[in-house]
Amino acid sequence: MTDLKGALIGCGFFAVNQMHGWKDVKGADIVAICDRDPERLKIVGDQFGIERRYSDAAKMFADGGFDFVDIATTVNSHRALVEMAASHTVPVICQKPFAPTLADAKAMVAACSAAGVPLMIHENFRWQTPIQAVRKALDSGAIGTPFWARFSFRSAYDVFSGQPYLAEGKRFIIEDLGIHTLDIARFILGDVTSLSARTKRVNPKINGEDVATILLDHENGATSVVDVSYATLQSVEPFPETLIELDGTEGSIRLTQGYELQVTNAEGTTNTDVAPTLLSWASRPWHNIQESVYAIQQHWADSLESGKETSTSGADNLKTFALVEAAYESAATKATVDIGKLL
Ligand code: NAD
Ligand code: 89V
Repeated sequence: MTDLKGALIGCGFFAVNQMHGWKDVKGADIVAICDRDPERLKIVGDQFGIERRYSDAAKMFADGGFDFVDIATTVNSHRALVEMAASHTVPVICQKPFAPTLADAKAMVAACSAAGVPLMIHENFRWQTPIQAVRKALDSGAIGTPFWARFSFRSAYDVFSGQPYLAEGKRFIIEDLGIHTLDIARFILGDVTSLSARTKRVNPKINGEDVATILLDHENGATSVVDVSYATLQSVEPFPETLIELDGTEGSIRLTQGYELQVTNAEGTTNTDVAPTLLSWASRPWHNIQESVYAIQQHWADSLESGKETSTSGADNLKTFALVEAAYESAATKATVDIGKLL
């Protein structure tokens, strides 16, 4: 098969992982990059040997010569860039969080649908090896029908040094990190009908909330708790592991710190090491996230080639993004929010 040609917009902190990922992906290559910051453009262009460099996305689209675009900018630019891709009928990947508001996200899905171009949100956490292992164990039937789960990410890791903008916004942990955890909850237990949430800001140096506890009702009748914190100092720092407790009618699954999967049922308990692979360009503790970047990008290349919808398409990710909006609404009003009303 001929390699798909891609263009990447936004050469910042996280895009370096995406560029490494594209080098490993079979069937796709990055041929052009864009950043309005000349320093970032030079650093990434030189590191990955990309000749075609742009400071203006509109100019890059006008020149064309690529089959898809990968948007790795921060949230406020997502809508304009996705709509620009749609207007040039270029298939598009957009980093999470989808958009500043659900209304923007819906408009982006509508624009891509009207143009007939695939839109995938780079929601990579469900592609992590340990998360895929939990889903596989559940699908095997080993614990019967799931009725309860906890999806937990509690850390004191300094995310602000690499991503200083995270300290600035009025919204923080639900929009940036909880969005991944909520997506994992959907991936494991299916869509959500209603939720309620409570938030706190513990770190006085940031503007947004750094702790959130969210109670979810799933369509299949299961209940889950998503709890996230960047204010939790522990003896061994778990960043960036999502820990899972999942109870079913015939047994239970536990994904514990250190990437161990424990499946218990009437036959006993099996323990499996589900640690992510340390890719050649990856570094601990980020390797879990880095491997999932490669995995979701390979999924994009395969899906574009076969014409199949991606796992985290724009339409699918609206259902995750609605949970983010609902969590902020519930935390503000203390009411339970009906998700169907938002979609
Ligand atoms: P960053 O600020 O380091 O990089 C963003 C880059 O985009 C900057 O270099 C900026 O100059 C450029 N840019 C912004 N608007 C532009 C425009 N209109 N045209 C051209 N260039 C533009 O941010 P980051 O930390 O790399 O985060 C980028 C995105 O990745 C965010 O949405 C963030 O939430 C997401 N992210 C995802 C993960 C994950 O695991 N999926 C991890 C970290 C960050
Ligand atoms: O994945 C993310 O969006 C990152 C991090 C894991 C550090 O919160 O911002």
